[in-house]
Amino acid sequence: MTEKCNNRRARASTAKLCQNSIVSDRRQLLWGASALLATATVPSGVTAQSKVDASATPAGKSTAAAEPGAKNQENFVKDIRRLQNLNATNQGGQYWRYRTLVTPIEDFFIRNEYPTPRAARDPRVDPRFWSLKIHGDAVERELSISYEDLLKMPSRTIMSTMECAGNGRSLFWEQQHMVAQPAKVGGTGWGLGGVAQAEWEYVPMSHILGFVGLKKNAKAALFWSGIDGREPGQASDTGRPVPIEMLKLRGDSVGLAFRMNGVDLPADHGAPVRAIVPGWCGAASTKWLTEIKIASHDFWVRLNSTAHVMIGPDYPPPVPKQGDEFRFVKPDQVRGQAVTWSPPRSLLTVPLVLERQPKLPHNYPLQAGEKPMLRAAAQTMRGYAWAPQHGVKKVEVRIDGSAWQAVKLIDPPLNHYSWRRFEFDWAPAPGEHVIETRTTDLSGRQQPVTVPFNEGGFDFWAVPKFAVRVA
Ligand SMILES: Nc1nc2c(c(=O)[nH]1)N[C@H]1C(S)=C(S)[C@@H](COP(=O)(O)O)O[C@H]1N2
Ligand SMILES: [Mo]
Repeated sequence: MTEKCNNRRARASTAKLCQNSIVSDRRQLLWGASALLATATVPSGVTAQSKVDASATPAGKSTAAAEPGAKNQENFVKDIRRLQNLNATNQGGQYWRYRTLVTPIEDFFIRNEYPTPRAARDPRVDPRFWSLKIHGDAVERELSISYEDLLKMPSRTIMSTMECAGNGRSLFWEQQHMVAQPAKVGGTGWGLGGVAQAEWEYVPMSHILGFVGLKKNAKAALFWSGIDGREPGQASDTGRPVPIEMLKLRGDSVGLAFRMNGVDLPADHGAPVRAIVPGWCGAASTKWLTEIKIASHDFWVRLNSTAHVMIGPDYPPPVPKQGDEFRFVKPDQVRGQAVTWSPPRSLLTVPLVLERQPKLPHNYPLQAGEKPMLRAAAQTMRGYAWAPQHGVKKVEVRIDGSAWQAVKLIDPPLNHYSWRRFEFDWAPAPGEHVIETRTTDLSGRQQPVTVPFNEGGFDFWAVPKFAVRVA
């Protein structure tokens, strides 16, 4: 029985046979009313592959330590079995399992350009040897600080989402069918797992700027790592600038983070110190930070010229000026507008149906085109809404195209950077249904029905559609 029922392709044709199998029970529990109870006991994955991995871990034993077994584990430090294996350096969050306001570190997505650098191989990320250089023609005093120095500085904590601008890219394919020229979106298919929330402890940039003394001519600040690359010790192209105006406005909330959810910043998330730019696309939050250059000119790097930029007819590229600084890119490579604030978004804790996606994640719990199953019974549906620029005002849902209905926000508005959980009760009839979710922020900005094309598929913030099958 198990053999047949574990085989997904077989299961479709032998649905009756498998109705009472462990697999289908577990799947119903996963996305149904009892999900809260189920997550405590069900192993981390639901695919055949991860079930094998999970069974290697005795019940009740912590899975925090990295163990071999998961594909691409060698490129990360933390155990990636609770994540979606998108490719060698990108691991998405399993948003359908999210329950808490603060995302546990083991469930927090990792978005890397290159494998995670480790202190054992590269002293530049060892807290004992780490140093941060702050310099440039727009500061009064250069400064070099050690990890110990940083820990002595005044710090704060902030609850904030971290979102990759590529989050939701899959929906350009699934909902807007942008799979072929002339509107072909490329990149990593995050589904909606490129967002999570942590409580970050950081030294505010206002403090740092006070220390170095900002000159009047200051224009931009480059947060630079240059560490993660192909070989330890080899200079690399990782980092991204921010306008100085933004730092002046938000100097208390932008900063140098050294702790995440109360523990030292984990290696995969930028240890020992990363920049944190709450509310902006994650690319601005440079991990493994080693340099801040504050200058009277603009900076052009990969992450604001060819990557993490909006490229398309609706987004004319900026024109670099004389005297601007280029690192690892040339002036003619400035192709689009840098992504900044994350727009209002929402998600339901149900996995998206993926059928047009070029490549399914290695361990996605659904086959291509397969719809998640819910029980035909009264249940509480859950989701998350975020609108970090201004804060969430309201969330509405619409079922099968009926009228939009406001739903209950569970969390108080901590600050505009924090997401808020919502829930609503639903007693669905058997059959197929589509649930849509929509956030409106405090400035009145509301998730639209569609968003314009951009080549890299950034900032998909249109209303997401969650198709489910109820039986
Ligand atoms: N040095 C460095 N910093 C980086 C990256 C990187 O590859 N290298 N990725 C950026 C991107 S695009 C995102 S979305 C966030 C992701 O942070 P996380 O991996 O902690 O979730 O880190 C940013 N900082
Ligand atoms: Mo990103």
